[in-house]
Amino acid sequence: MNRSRSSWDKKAAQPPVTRLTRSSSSTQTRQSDTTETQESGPGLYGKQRKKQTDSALAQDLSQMRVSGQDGLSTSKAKMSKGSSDSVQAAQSSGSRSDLSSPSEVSAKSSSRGGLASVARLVKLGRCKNVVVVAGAGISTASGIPDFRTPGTGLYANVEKYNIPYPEAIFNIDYFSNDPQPFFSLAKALYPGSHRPNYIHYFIRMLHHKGLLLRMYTQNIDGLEKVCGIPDDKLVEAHGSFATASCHLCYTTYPAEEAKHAIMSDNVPICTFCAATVKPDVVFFGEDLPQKYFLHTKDFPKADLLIIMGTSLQIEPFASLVNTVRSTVPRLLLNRHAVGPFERVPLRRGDHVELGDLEDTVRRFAEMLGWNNEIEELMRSQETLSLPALISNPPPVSGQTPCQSRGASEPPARMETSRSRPGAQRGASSGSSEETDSETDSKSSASSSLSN
Ligand code: CNA
Repeated sequence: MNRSRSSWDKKAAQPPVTRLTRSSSSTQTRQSDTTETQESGPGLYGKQRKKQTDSALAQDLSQMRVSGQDGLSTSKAKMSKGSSDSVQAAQSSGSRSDLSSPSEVSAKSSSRGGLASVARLVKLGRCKNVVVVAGAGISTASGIPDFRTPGTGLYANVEKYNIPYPEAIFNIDYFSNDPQPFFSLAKALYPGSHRPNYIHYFIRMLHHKGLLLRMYTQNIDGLEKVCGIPDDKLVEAHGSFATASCHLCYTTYPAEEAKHAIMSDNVPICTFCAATVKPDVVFFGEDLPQKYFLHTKDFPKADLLIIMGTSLQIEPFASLVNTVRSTVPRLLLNRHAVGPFERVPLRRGDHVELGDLEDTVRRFAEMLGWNNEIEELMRSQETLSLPALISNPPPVSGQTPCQSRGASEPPARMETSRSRPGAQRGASSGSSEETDSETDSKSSASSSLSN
């Protein structure tokens, strides 16, 4: 059955509807609360201070930047306000890429030692529960534009979508009124035409080494799965194209049929309420998938947080980075300092490596002695997966939109700090129904290598 209808008759045929409002975020807690309550444990650096067991660690400690304001600035209001202020200041200066900002200078000056310090910690076996937080910047090397890079980012090229402001393309109310701008973009973003790059395989190698606790990605390109990061190690916080459902009543819809309709310039229509179907990519104002709530278990457990290729502008995702224990090292790999890494001085244990992400990750891998293995992994995976991908699309999480939007947990809704400057910054807390797979055994990694 052809469930779609031509884009040209869509507006006339769609019945007037009452919009469903997804549940509010009244139960949300500020991430800074979580951080504060989790500071009591000794943490990685706490242990180091006590033991001082080797000169490498002593050197690490000498490179750590200790902010005298750390304790003072942990008041909930200040942490939240300070962070959004710096974001807004950067925005009002016209570009987030202003390299002359003080934080940028500070971050640059501390960057080289930072990467080496973290590599040393990993080699010493101090980081066994690594959480990776990623954004569109990890996929630009695969040829997929990010949102905000001036010139090449999608937001700089939205004229062709005929929308009043860039974020409209991912605004659910705008989509409800006119899905065409998003569908035009979706045609370019649909997984299939892009390949994972070195950065994706570096993260896959973290898993292979048994070090990856979880990867939280905002990306919707599916490249994490294509490179072989297993489903239980991955949280696609902003959804994906792997499933589709009605944007109003959430009735599921076959993803392949939705794709076919969109690629053919038709509009997939819900068989239940006749509203427009969309891929389960999370729009502003929509709830994040249930799996996102794994963060409440993962972040307190993390012993290293790596943040890659994101401007940390979209909430509640952006605030996740504040929920590791304050003693846990955080490493930002990005072209520009973002979020809490704009702060001067950096929080103790924070490290920033600025520059092209692929170059940085290659250097990181070389410091770790992983480069050859990653190259080999890339070769083997690409050889294995290309023919398989053609006949067999990458596996999907198995989460249906109904499951992912279950009513049992408080939802988190996606917002930009930019579009909602006064909005509460912070992720919802809640428990997860997902199995918490803690270990990344080498055997499971090896078997996934041969998939
Ligand atoms: P963003 O706001 O565009 O930020 C990307 C960040 O990565 C910026 O700080 C860039 O400076 C940085 N960056 C980009 N390329 C490189 C590079 N080669 N080396 C170093 N740094 C680089 O995107 P975010 O991920 O922060 O925003 C989240 C949005 C983007 C999510 O909702 C996604 O769905 C959405 N998005 C995803 C994709 C994708 O799936 N590949 C593409 C475009 C947008």
